[in-house]
Amino acid sequence: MSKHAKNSERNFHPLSAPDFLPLPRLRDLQFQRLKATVQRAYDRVALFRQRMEERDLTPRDVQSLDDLAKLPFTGKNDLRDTYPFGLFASPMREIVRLHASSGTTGKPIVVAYTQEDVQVWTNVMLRSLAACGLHEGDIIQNAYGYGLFTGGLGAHYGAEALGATVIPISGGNTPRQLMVMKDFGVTAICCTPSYFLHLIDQAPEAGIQFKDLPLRAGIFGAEPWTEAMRRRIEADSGIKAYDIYGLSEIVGPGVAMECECQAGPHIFEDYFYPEILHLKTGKPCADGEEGELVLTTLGKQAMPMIRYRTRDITALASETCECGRTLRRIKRIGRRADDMFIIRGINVYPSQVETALLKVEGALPHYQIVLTREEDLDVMEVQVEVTPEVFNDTVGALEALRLKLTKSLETIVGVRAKVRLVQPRTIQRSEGKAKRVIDQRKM
Ligand code: DLL
Repeated sequence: MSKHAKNSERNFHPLSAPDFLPLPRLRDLQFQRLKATVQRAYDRVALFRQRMEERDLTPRDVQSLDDLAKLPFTGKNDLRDTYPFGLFASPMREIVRLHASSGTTGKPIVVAYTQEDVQVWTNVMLRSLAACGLHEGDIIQNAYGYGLFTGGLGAHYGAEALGATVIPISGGNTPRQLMVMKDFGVTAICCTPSYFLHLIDQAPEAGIQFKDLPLRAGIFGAEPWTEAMRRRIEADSGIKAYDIYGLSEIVGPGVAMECECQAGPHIFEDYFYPEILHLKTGKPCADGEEGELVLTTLGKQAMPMIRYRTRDITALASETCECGRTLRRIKRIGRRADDMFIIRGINVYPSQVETALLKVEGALPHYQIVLTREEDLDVMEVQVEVTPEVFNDTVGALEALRLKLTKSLETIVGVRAKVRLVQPRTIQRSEGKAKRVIDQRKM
């Protein structure tokens, strides 16, 4: 069988059955779980009860899935304001795990799991890995960070439950990652897309040709990335790159995952109920229309989340996927409402910059955006690495490339940026989430 044999040529994992539930059964299951979740939060989480009372609502007002729209939202600030354990719905003796996500404003956000929550998480991660064609016998290098970050342990439990062999290497130590990948016959890797690019970059030095390795799949997430980036990764490494989405507040990785059709992540809707709300009006978006993803957990015990505002911008796709899953898909999350920066009045997202850069041959997918202010005017400088061939080319050729990039940015982003071409490997690499924007205007 080729290294990219289709899942359909194998049996699906039995635990993936909920991916294919007929819609009426799925909706009924969601409704039953929603009622139980709302009741649990109402009985056990003071903040939620208070917000329900302010609206004259009780759990009995949830008579259908549509009634979800009446319920109050939860936001990141609620987690901060009740730090560390204020939103827990289980006593500590029932909580078997805590994780935390580092916020930009000091204190982290703490999330909790009961034994049952860990099982649900394991289940959705197993289904995530199965969805992209992994199975027993696969050797999975898990380069997501182990620790308070949910990536490492989340993927770990799912991979083990699948029956695959998991290598808990965690992030960092690139030479060792490459050695293990080759020597252990790794068939799939879990890490951020930016870190995988770094591995591709470093492979020649380690005497490794990705295309000669049995590696066939990458489970990439935890940060925004673009279709252009996917194409680069696949072309440069010969693997298939799949998008996995999740956030600590909801569970960690495994909220949504792409199947082999690579047509956007399927949400594991039997446990996470999605709404997409218009960014300005807050009204529900039509299918395909972009807005903020709002998620409700269906079944979380330790920390039920009702209508959590993710700040992630996406659209829902309800049409059936070729894989046969009835789970709706989200469009790749290219941007977060709070990643946006404004430059001379124009809203810009880093993913637009990425798309513009990768359209131009000679530019590498390593870039950083530096924002400064000169004489009261915002200046956006885009530093981008170029291939060694280009870098050693004539001054004229470099200048031509710089102009092409400037033009591409102007067309796609709508801003005239200063483009600075830099040598390969000069932009700082991250072992986890890449830092794309350095805003020096606030200092
Ligand atoms: O990043 C969980 C995770 C680990 C997901 C490993 C996937 C793989 P947090 O650290 O809480 O959790 O960050 C969550 O990261 O709200 C998104 O803004 C962003 N994010 C996560 N996955 C994707 C993705 C983990 N596939 C925040 N595409 C989320 C775009 C993503 N953004």
